[in-house]
Amino acid sequence: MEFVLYEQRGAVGIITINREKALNALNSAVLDELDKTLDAVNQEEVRCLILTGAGQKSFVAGADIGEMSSLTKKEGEAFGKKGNDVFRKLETFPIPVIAAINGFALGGGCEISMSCDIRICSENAVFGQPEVGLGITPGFGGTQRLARIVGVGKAKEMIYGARNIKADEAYRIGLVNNVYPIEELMPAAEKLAGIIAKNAPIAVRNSKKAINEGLDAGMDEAIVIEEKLFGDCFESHDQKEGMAAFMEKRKVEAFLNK
Ligand code: DAK
Repeated sequence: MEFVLYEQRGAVGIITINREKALNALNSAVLDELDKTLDAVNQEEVRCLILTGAGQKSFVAGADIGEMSSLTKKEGEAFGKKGNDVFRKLETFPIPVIAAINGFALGGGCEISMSCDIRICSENAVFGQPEVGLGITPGFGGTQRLARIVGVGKAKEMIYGARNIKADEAYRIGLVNNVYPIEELMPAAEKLAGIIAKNAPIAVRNSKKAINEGLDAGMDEAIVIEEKLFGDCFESHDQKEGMAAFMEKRKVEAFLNK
């Protein structure tokens, strides 16, 4: 692939958007390659993914403005759908995804990070939805996901004002879970991914599904979603081993994803 690198390190898969000259901006080719990369992840072996950008300046500086500038309404809609489909695939991916945000996360860059389960960033990270300054609305889910993560008031202030925020503010408003010096970002992401990867995969997967699907439902329905995913863990090898290890006061031998 030209614009997306993929590396598997044990149970952790690392996806790197690799278009450093354009600050990793998302054009159609990047979106297509991301889609293919996700389809090719070995879900038997990989238990957590990390998404990052190449270089030390930018995670993703948005959708590709050059490519978008001449789109017709119909083409704009098709481009929006391509992005939305990939972002949704990431959001509903059975395995958790950590965004390791190494610099600019603007427009589509902020949006793709919000399709991930957990965001951590480097001290030089900058977040924002600058679209209204370009004459468009956020188009890859930004109006929806930002409001859900940081609250309606903050999201509206950022989007209407096209106001960028730095890492410390992103941390303060809960957009990222932690901030690291740039050289510590990937080790921290890998450490966190390793912790997640050690836990029972079916339980982690079902927790992700329960949180995501429950958030889109009313509480009565959400509790039923949780009940079913909770029940689904039982009779699995990993549920039996996890509970047996507790009762026998020993460490879990291995979670086998079955
Ligand atoms: N697209 C294309 N190229 C970009 C880019 C982008 N978003 N961001 C940066 N680049 C390119 C620059 O053009 C430059 O290329 P060369 O001139 O060297 O060929 C190279 O990356 C380095 O950028 P700069 O020279 O500008 O670097 P600086 O350090 O001076 O500035 C910056 C860094 C991140 C502040 C600046 O590059 C910048 O403001 N970039 C644009 C950021 C931005 O506005 N991003 C949001 C894009 S809008 C939708 C679908 C999607 C979307 C909306 C609707 N539908 C169809 C429904 C999403 C929209 C967006 O994401």
